[in-house]
Amino acid sequence: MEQILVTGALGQLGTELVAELQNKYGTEQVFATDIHPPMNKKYHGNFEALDVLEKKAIEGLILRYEITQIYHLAAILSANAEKSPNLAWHINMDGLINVLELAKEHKINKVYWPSSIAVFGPDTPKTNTPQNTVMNPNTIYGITKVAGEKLCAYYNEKFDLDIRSIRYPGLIGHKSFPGGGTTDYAVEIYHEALKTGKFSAPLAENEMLPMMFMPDAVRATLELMDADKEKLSIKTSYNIAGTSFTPKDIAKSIQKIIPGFNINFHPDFRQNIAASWPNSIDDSYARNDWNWKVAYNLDDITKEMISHLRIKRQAIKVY
Ligand code: NAD
Ligand code: AKB
Repeated sequence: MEQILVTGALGQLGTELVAELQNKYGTEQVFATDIHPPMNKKYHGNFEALDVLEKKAIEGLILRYEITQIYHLAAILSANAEKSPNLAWHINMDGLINVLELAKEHKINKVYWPSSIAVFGPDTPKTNTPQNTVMNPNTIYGITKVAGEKLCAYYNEKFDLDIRSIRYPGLIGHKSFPGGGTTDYAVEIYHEALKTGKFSAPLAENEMLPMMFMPDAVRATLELMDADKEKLSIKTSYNIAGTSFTPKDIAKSIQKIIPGFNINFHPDFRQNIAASWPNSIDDSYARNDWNWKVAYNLDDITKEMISHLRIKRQAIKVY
């Protein structure tokens, strides 16, 4: 029976991934952790406070719960990382090294660690960015992701540790809030569309970025973790493509449902980060190796986001 440890479990991805892991393996088999306790005191399932910089504390949980798989999600995302580069390096790199060392020492069956489109930089081909290409990221977050990918491949090759990874695009979901990334605007815009009917975008109107709906991202993660190890030709991290759009495109998609919605553009420091990232992603390795296939396009995401957020707002009587 698998016993699963998740770090950074209260974040945007962890909130949704933990629920699916509980469905798949059983609530009691999943041990969610984060540096701070949950806001909701009635957290569904096992939860422990855990700082990923505390190697002994991670080891204590691995031993106590006989952990067989680790999903290491704790990280500082791109926009926050630019504000505190030393902290981002420390958490993103030392946290990962702690997990990899412990996984090696305790013979953990499988480790999952997310990478990002942030591994790419201004020298990377922007359209249909290939799996293997020039990277040279110019953000501290991207630098930690490239170094993390290389470290994962090293542990995989040298110590036969089974580590799997995806370079997620910007993730969009209605069950959790984003935690300080450049692509956060693509979640915030839906909340503001319903709350105020308008939005001020921190990116330029034509800045196209790769994005993905959270159910696709969670499904991709579980599919990769279930894939036959022999078929996985990528030891760093897999490109996966969802859909690509600009702030202007997402506004138009929202206007199909909320015609009076208004957007204006006030690019800030996040525009420079976005401009260094790809416009679209070639995910042929993921499609060939483990049959990855995206399900949601931009209009599908918009319909889902608006209908679920409306239900949520009605439930708390904000209308
Ligand atoms: P998030 O910021 O929402 O969540 C990260 C969590 O890590 C937070 O709950 C935070 O409290 C926790 N954390 C921070 N420092 C910690 C520490 N020292 N010890 C333990 N926990 C700590 O981020 P997310 O969006 O959920 O991202 C999860 C992973 O997916 C990250 O590795 C991120 O780089 C990657 N990713 C996310 C996206 C996205 O769009 N959300 C895209 C690409 C990659
Ligand atoms: C961010 O914007 O930092 C993340 C990411 C694409 O890694 N959403």
